[in-house]
Amino acid sequence: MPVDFSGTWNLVSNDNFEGYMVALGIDFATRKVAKMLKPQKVIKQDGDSFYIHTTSTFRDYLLEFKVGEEFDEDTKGLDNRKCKSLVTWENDKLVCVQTGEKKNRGWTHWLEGDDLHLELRCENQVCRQVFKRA
Ligand code: YOG
Repeated sequence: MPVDFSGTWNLVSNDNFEGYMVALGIDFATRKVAKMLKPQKVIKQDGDSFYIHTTSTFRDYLLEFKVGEEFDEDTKGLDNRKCKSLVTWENDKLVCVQTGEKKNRGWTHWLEGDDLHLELRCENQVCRQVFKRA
């Protein structure tokens, strides 16, 4: 059975989100608000087609892609940059490389027990998030 990330997931931990936001150039006032948030992710997966909607009381962000197909990503409402993004499978991990102005930018999703993990990378910063099923 291939891995299936589908579901509604609530953030339960968020390690070094501050460092990740600083690396993205998010201003102090926005970081202050953002770090209080407990975002939810709604993931719909149909084979290699993904819909990932990250929502919060402050901003929300929708990403739709197919694994193996590069797409133009506009991080509107986040750091408002444009990048070329490509998501691939590395075994059961979903790995995204976001090529653009910021070096070493990307993220990785995987399942561990009942938890959804997300590592967010930018420059020399790594943010580790864990989500539980709602
Ligand atoms: O996830 O891209 O699941 O897109 C990253 C926030 C905070 C806004 C969230 C809103 C980066 C202000 C999306 C938080 C900080 C701070 C809820 C991560 C930027 C701005 C939307 C992401 C992938 C993988 C799918």
